Amino acid sequence: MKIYKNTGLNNLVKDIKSMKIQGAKQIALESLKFLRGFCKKDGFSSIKKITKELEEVRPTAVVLHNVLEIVRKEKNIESIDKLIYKLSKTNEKIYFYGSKLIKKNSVIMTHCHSGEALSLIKKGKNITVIATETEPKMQGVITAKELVKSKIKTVIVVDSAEAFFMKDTDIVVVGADALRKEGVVNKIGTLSLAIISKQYRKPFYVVADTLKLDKRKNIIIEERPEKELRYIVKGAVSKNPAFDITPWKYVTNIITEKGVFTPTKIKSMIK
Ligand code: RUB
Repeated sequence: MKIYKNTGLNNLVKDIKSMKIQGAKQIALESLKFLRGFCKKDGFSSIKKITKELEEVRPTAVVLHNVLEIVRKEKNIESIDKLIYKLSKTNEKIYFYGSKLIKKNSVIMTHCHSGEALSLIKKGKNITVIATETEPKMQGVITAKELVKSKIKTVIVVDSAEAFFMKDTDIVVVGADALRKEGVVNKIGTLSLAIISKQYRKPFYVVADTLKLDKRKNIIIEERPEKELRYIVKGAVSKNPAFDITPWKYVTNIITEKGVFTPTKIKSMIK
């Protein structure tokens, strides 16, 4: 990466890798903003190399891949601008379609930190949100802080208390890194939350804009470093996958910027 010294790419990569910049949409937005500056100065001759570099940092989420495919194809600043604009407008549209699902006085459980899920949840009236800590990187803490700042009643719980608190929950709302034929890819632990919701017959909503539709043949589930685990046990193998895939049968509906869709409809959009 030496040739990109002083371009800001190294810092961007570092911040995405360390999760200082996290959440599928934010990663895509920050990457587009970087590319806008870079390509304005240096043109598009190294676009393939530089975007490959960016995609490899966190390979699971598809929105970055989808926007980079467009940038690689169109190779102009206007299309980068259009993508930045599109991504920054989706939350308003998600709210337009999804707001009726967030009932007054309801208790909502969420997992990790999803900008798109939060943009909807935060507009709820007199709601209480149960946020899971989300081990190992505790992005649920970012969620809880954001909710408290917005003066929303917030409860933070350890991940393993999900089932315990499910009886008090009205709906579960999470974000997504990718919407695939097999199901919803999101932060590790989403799958268990979905299974618990189903067991307790609580609606499980996924909030995701349509740039998260994933047509890639295969998906790489990012494996994070073992040092993120709270304990490393000598002699035991440490595993730290960042994401899991929730099969569609656990999902009630998907709230997008184009409307609220059933899993069947979303699957048909992936083909
Ligand atoms: C974040 C995560 C989020 C999705 C959607 O994982 O799984 O739910 O990325 O986020 P990580 P958004 O912290 O590992 O990036 O709605 O902001 O796109």
